[in-house]
Amino acid sequence: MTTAKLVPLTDYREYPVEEMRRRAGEFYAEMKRRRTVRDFSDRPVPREIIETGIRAAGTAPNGANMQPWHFVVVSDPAIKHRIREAAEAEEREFYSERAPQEWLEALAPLGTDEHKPFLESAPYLIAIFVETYGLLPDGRKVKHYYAHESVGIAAGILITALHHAGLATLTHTPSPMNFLNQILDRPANEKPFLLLVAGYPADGARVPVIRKKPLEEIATFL
Ligand code: IYR
Repeated sequence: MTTAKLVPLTDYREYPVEEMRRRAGEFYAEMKRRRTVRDFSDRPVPREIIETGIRAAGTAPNGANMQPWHFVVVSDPAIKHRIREAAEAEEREFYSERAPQEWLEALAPLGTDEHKPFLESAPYLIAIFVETYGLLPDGRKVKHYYAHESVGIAAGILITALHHAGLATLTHTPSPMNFLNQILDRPANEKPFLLLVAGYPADGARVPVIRKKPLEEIATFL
């Protein structure tokens, strides 16, 4: 017996094919302009833009609609400072000891190193957590399905939403990043997934020369 409660799909919109083509092309052109930025301005950004972006992320398709994500938005300079200290400590070890040569060579074209000033200069750090399981008010655990896939999709929507609004982002993954649980006081069922840095690019910000694979390389049509 099904307990599903179904209602008519009313919000879906179909477009004439020509309009569909135009919309698809315009969206691609908009996304093609997105670059990961590492030089951030400290110019303030209205919190509402971040809130609306997170609302958009929260619409992501996800396993059994458990919505296994939590977003912690950090603008407090003291907390940003603690995150920077902890992240740079991990990064120092990564770049000087932990990272295999092959990994360092793969990163060389990006020009990254252990210094992460953007963790203090950017107006917002959005720590994205994956809830590996849920918790009922009485403490019982609720199983989550495809939690990492779900949070990955939500993170992609958040990046897209902030880009669309006119902000730059950086997907930062200090590894390991368990320190985020302590600093941000998150429970054990939440694991740090990604630290998304958001704000305006600094004046004169530069980005590495990279190439995106063309369609033929990334897709197969059968
Ligand atoms: N977490 C390190 C290293 C790093 C790893 C990957 I994979 C990148 O695409 C970029 C950086 C850092 O943030 O520097």
